[in-house]
Amino acid sequence: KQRDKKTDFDAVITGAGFAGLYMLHSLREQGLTARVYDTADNVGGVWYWNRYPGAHCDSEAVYYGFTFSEELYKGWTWSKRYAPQPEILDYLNYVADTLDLRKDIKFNTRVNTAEFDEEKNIWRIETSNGSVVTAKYFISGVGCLSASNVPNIKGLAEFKGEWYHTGRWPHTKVDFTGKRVGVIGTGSSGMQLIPEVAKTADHLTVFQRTPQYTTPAGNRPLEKEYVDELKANLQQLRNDMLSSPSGQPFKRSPLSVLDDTPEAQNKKFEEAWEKGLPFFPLYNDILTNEKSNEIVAEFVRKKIGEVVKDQDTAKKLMPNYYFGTKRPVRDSYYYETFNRENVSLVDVKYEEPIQEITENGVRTKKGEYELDMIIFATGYDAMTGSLIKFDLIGKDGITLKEKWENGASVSTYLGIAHAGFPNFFTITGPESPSVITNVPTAIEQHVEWISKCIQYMEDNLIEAIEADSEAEKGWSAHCREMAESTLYVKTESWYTGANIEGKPRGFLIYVGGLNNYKKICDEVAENGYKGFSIKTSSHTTV
Ligand code: NA7
Repeated sequence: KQRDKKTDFDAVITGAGFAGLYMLHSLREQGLTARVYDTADNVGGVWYWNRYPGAHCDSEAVYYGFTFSEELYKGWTWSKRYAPQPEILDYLNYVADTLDLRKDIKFNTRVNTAEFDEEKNIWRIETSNGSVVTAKYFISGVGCLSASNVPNIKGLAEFKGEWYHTGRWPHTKVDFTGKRVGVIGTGSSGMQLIPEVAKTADHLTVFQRTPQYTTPAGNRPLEKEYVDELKANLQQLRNDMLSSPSGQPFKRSPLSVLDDTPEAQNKKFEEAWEKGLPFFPLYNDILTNEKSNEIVAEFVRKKIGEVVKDQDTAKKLMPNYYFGTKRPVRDSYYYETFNRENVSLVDVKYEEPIQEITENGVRTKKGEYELDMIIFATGYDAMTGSLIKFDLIGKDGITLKEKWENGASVSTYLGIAHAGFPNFFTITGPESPSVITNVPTAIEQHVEWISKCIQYMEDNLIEAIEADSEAEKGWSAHCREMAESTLYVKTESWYTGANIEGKPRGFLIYVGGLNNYKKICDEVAENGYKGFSIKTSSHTTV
């Protein structure tokens, strides 16, 4: 059985990062045609844009890649435990070349509009180069952190110096030598960038709104025997990753922090700090029990007090919210950087809020800081930003932006599908585990689920599949309920939308773990795509 093809492609995919590349490969392996669009002039997604000095991935490199292909996994060797951005970009180029993906990718092209044609059950996609193409499936691989946020601070246009955002870093070298540099923002990007800028800048002023918890990354070269062993046991590694809550093969202790004596707790924390190990697997309740969380938080605060010599600066660097409820950072000599003569810290939350940017620098409540360069490490309009910034038009002419009331009432089915938007899928969309797991693993699970769903449609001559509103409501309620059982919701962060001025608050991530999420998605598929309406050429079934 084969359907009559009435579109230019079977699928159109946005984004040529991890998600878009694997989706393209997967559909091609099924004998389908696909076209990927990306605004960049090469593959890489976030790793194409985030070229700021010090940019690293905070998942271990041996887990931060594709595991679906023995050839790909075995043909690549990471140099370090945490990979720097240029190496990850090389890896994605290696993937594109090995799988011969470039011929189906159109670079330097933005999707301006994607509109669903209800009569024909196809998507019509209009791009920035003026072309219009049609496809049966429209798939978003744009990622959760691609709409960069330059805060709306009065006066930026007047500034005479250079300014940059970490997520749109220039491709030419930016030289800090002899310059007075200001960095606004101390999330993962700021904390990676700051030690690098400090090495050559004449002076670095860090404008901090909220201090962040970070633990040492302990980055180091990888041992060959260890890597060879992982390569030899790839299937085991893949299974362990996909069946773990975090997408990484860590075994979480069954103990509560409170089960251990203070001496035993301290011993474990010290070891993790020294060796650069993640803290979450040490206990099972760091993100759910306030008392347990405070014990970890206090350990990190004590460390800051020990590392940073000036106690006034140390105090400003100590966070006072729940540990890990903003995305945890792994750093290389972040706190140590504040012991340098040429680095100073300005607290813009409590002590001296930023009032404006002037032609010479940044003016806070206490006065003007003269600068030659301002770097915004101010993050992203996360989760929803990149999905609602173009015209994605579903049934009855309603856009996704309208459906989500500009972000106020985001609702999805499994984070993958959307009522009112048949044959449209999101890879690592809102309400999926996405960014609180190891992202490539989350992407593999999504791509494989979507591919299977498409295969089911092709095999059964299904024209359209669409999430039901009721199923969607149920999923969103489940996501909220899960989030509310954790400490995540008690902290203002980009997880909740609090980092963007005027953005409605919500919690747009499934926190129940990738393993449980995968089980739910698989059950939906095994039960004939429960929660979806299916339309064959002659009739509709629910
Ligand atoms: P983040 O984690 O969102 O960090 C942005 C930082 O910028 C954070 O410290 C913000 O403070 C600060 N910020 C944002 N807007 C302002 C304004 N208007 N004034 C002062 N400071 C501001 O983004 P990153 O790029 O560091 O990391 C994003 C993710 O990429 C990361 O979690 C990893 O998953 C990879 P706030 O905390 O909101 O008070």
